[in-house]
Amino acid sequence: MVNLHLQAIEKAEEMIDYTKISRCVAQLQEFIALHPEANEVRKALAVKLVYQGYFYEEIQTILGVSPSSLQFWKTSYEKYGIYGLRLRDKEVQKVLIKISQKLKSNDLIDLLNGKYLVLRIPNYYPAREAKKISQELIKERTLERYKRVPDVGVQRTGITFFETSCSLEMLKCYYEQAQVSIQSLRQTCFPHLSPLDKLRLELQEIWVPGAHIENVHNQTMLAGICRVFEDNFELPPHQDIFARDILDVGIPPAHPFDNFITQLSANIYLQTPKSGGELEVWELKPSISTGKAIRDKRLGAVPQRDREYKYEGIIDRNSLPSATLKIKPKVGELILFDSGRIHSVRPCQDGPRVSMSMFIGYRSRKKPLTYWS
Ligand SMILES: O=C(O)CCC(=O)C(=O)O
Ligand SMILES: [Fe+2]
Repeated sequence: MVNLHLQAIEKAEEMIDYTKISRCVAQLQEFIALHPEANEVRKALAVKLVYQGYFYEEIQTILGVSPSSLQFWKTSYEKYGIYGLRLRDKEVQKVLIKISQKLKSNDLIDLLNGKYLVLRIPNYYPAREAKKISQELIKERTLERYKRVPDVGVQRTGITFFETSCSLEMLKCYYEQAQVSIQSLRQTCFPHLSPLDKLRLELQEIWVPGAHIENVHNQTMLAGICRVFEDNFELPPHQDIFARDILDVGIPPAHPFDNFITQLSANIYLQTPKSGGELEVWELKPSISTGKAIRDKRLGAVPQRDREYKYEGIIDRNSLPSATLKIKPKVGELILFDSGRIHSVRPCQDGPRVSMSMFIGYRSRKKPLTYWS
């Protein structure tokens, strides 16, 4: 009797769900028919396919959209209905940015799953100390432009893994200098706690399996840099993808590389310019091969010497829609975002803009987070 009753409830629930799903499918279908704007149609079509029971992998194959974008659009649709697929300005900021008082694993998981685009933690590091240490950091002797991007006015303290594809000699220098560079930044911040050390410690504490420095060649990698942005230089649209950097290096990993599900960029801002210096983030996350295809299509015919930037990973702004988010970082703020999403920094005036930065790799909830630069 009880069983029959339960079955009847389940049946009724199934029917309610079914009605809801078909209503959603019909609404999305109508939206697609009425709105020729290609990007919005793609989102609506993708969410419609989720409701129709297609696997994320299948939708990825059909529409070429990443599972994290799918998850993100679905959440946005569930929260705001059709309007969620057409978010603009203020609403975009509300849904796509999470502001938190401290670093928490739940927020990190939501960010890693693409529930929002950016996690902001204001006052992560005290502004007074931030200003003091940035005064010291801008005197660092090792500051120089990225070897692979010499035409962009962004300087960093230590050689980063991204630059090691230039030569085997660079890779050797990278590993030789990694620990010296970590300790030297710590020393420059002394007697204050280095913002990077604070972040490393907190990641270890909030992530149950722990967090440690990434290891590809059985040698300690660099974990954390300081960046100084020169005035009037944009850091043009790009993606940071560790698997691509490993391929570029040419020395295979010492053990089979367990790739990340998501790679985050973590930045702590220590000094901000009077104007400009906004961080732009697109929800677009092309795969390594799609990213290359987009660039080749645009620049394939342009000889290397005539290109605006030497680094081939730069994405032409003119081939992109306007950025989904534009954020003006505050002194002491920690900002995290998926570095596989296209992002850029607008030129600044009356800087310099000073930050500390590292990447964070996520493999699964059961595995440690790793970090490197
Ligand atoms: O400085 C920023 O706001 C972001 C720089 C960047 O490209 C990154 O951290 O991956
Ligand atoms: Fe970046």
